Amino acid sequence: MTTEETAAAPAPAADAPAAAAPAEKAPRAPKEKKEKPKKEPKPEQGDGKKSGGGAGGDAKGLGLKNSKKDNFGEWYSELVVASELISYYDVSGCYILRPWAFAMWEVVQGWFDKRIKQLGVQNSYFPLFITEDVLNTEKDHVEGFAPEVAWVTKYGNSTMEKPIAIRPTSETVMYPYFAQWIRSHRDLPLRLNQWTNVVRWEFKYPTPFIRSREFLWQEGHTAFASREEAEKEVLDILELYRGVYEDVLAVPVTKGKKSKKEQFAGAFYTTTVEAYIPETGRGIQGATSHCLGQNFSKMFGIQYEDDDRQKQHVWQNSWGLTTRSLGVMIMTHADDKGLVLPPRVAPKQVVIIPIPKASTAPETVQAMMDKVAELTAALEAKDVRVVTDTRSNYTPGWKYNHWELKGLPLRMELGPKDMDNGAVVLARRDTGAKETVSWADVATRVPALLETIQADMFAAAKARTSNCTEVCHSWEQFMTALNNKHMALTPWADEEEIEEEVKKKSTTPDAMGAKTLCLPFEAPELPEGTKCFYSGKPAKNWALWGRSY
Ligand code: 87F
Repeated sequence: MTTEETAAAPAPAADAPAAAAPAEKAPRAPKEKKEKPKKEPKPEQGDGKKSGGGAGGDAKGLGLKNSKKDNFGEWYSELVVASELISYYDVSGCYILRPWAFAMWEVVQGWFDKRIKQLGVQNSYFPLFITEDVLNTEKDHVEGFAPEVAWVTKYGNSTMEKPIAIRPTSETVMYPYFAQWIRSHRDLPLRLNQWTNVVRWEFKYPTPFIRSREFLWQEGHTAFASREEAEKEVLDILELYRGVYEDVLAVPVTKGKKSKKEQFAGAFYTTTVEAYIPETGRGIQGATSHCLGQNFSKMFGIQYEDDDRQKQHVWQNSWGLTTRSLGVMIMTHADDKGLVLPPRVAPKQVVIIPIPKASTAPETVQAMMDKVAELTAALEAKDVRVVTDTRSNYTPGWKYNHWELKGLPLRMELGPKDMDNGAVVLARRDTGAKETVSWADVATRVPALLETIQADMFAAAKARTSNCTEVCHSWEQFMTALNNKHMALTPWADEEEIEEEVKKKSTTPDAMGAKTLCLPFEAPELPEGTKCFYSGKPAKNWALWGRSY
């Protein structure tokens, strides 16, 4: 079994059937790696219910059985279910995004959508279905992807005269209309985005958020009169993708250009943000921003008349960010107690838990509840997302575990002693650190602490990633880095054959081969005469290599 299969999920069923070839002339589909049907562990088996009104209660049964360090794949599968992000579904590779997950996607959407609109991008919606003829307009580029295209071949009991594809991406859907809508330079730039689902019938092992057969994304498709405008946008969008990962999800990424071998075949060039999961030692593509050059405008006849009434092909870009981003965030920050959510993406940022004792006088309990309501209002006035857990049938210990599993950045405790002192206790999810804050300071301290947590989580993740990136000048150093689950930053002659050889030679019985993740935009100096780590030829640039998702 390869690491690919073991890294993030349990073993596939041995009897995984070969899927039927989706289209007539499509290349033979590879064997399907099917998930084992999952029994969802009831996340909260220790019922935590108080018996006989005692303050004891049972906080057991909430913890995860698997550990991040020892069995990452099982830990991840268990975590996404137990924290109520995901439910498994009876179509392999498809998952239900429960409200806790969808609320985070809405935060990512809100952040990105606002900023692309500021750049002048407009939202729109194009249909889900693609005729075979239109899909084939782009044949050369679709060819490699053909086995992943899903087709509708029936309606009711009748067979469709011509099967209709379900969008795996929308170039072929949108560009015929770009050709109609764009006539003169006054119609440019045309900058459209859509938030949709897409379907790609993946045969690699599925993993919630990371690789699924249906996923949510945004796809931007834009057209410009000049190369300069198009190239500027490619980088503006890439910077927003960095922002989604680093500033919202607290996940460090490396910006760079894809090698010719790894770029989108239809692109002039592809830029990317690459993240890294230390536990599996694998890089993961975060999002891509492509400069398509005039490749598609020539295929689809997208032309404008310039000032001299000459027809010119437009310059185009396309760019996409998917729900995979949430998976990367979860893998980066979560621990053996559950999710650890960066405050900016957390659907709820603070849970307030009053802790009355059995002996607490009813008036004090009432005063406690009033104080909870008052603190909630004060925090909400500062745009802090608050949840209160005043349920009387669960013990405080059970509640602590529950909200830790859900990853809330801060817990606020209010017990009888705190009532006497006019204070609350704040406990951080990321570090476990506790502090006492007076009621008067809560509305200023909490927002500040949330920002500190956000910054600390990013800094910690960044340090982990940096510690796992090794500069390598030789094959031995390169293989040592990979086998330590690290990424390798190497001087490189930038030749495709080298990538192919490296991939082959770095494949071991239990680990997949390495590939270039990107050619980083920020890299050390490359002094004249530096040699390629593999071929010994003059190095043309730095490349970041790794095993990857
Ligand atoms: C799967 C099936 C058919 C990726 C596919 O990256 C076609 C494709 O064209 C396909 N998987 N791609 C490349 C997508 C390129 C591009 N599209 C817009 C993006 C970002 C958003």
